[in-house]
Amino acid sequence: MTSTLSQANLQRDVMTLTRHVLQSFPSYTAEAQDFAALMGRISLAGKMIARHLSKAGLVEDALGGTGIVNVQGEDVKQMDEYANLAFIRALEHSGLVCRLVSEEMAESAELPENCSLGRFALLFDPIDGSSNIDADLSIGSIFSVIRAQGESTVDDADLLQPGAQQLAAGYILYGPSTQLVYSLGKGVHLFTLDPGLGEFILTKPDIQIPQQGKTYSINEGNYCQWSGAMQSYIRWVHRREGYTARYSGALVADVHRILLYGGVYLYPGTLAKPNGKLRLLYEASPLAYLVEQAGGIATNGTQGILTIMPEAVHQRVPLIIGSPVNVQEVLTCLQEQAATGAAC
Ligand code: FDP
Repeated sequence: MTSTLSQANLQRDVMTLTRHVLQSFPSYTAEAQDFAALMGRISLAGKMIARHLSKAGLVEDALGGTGIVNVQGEDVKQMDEYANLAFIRALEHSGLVCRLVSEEMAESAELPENCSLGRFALLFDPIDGSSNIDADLSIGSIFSVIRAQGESTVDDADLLQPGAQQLAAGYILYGPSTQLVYSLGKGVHLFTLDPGLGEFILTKPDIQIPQQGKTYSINEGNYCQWSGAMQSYIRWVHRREGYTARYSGALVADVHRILLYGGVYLYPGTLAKPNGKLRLLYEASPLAYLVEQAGGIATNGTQGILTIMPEAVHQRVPLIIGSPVNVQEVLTCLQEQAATGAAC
């Protein structure tokens, strides 16, 4: 007789990503099938990237740089290039996505065969946390799905939509296991890749971010480059008991920790780069969508990330994201300093 534990495992193993997406719609509509197919393609890219990463060091083209500098002025790693292509190849004949915007491409890529009106556009960061790759540390891919509204596929104006208009968002975390976190605006759900099955299996449904946590996550090496208000917030954190610093150098990994344990992640502007480092459309916005779905807050310090009207596809934005109590502490400190000039 099959044990109760085996039965529970069998039950768990059939809750695949595709089934979960289909079940989140009231019936088996064309929209439900489109989203299930789209998530299937995105997860395929994730599996290809995870497989390639698992052989890093053994194959020639996983570690090290390409010698190319991308549109962001950053060195392109071999894995950046591989992952970017993995997304393109996984999506190009899907019939679902007609535009692709990525950190690695100066211009959006058009997939004309898919471009009937109302098709999706995918905005993505193929490898987030590139500096971690060669040290075999956690990295991620981030994605955002919007509806391409215009008929023109030449200009990107119709892709400049506030994050609140995202249809879906998520990330894939390549850590000790490969995990995919996504939302279609109906809660935030975590799947773990079962390498034997080759499927992402639901392991944490309906994630709620803790109201508050003890982690603050920021690159303190930039301290002297921040505004006085941001410096005063960090000094306030240092004086408080209970806060602990965690910073991995990969946004996905740091925000994932905060989504599960609570706390706050910050990448503020600096004197030289007032808009910080992170990109609005394919880093801050999708993560803001997930964190807010889970009950958290994401802001640039003065405005909610999801309400910002983008002006360019590669624009950067300061990011403060996490548990409501922790983010509110940052905002209170920034506001007090702005109003009175006094440190918090
Ligand atoms: P990276 O450039 O290595 O891809 O996306 C930007 C990002 O990584 C984030 O993942 C990461 O949190 C941040 O930059 C790290 O930047 P710093 O080295 O300036 O802290």
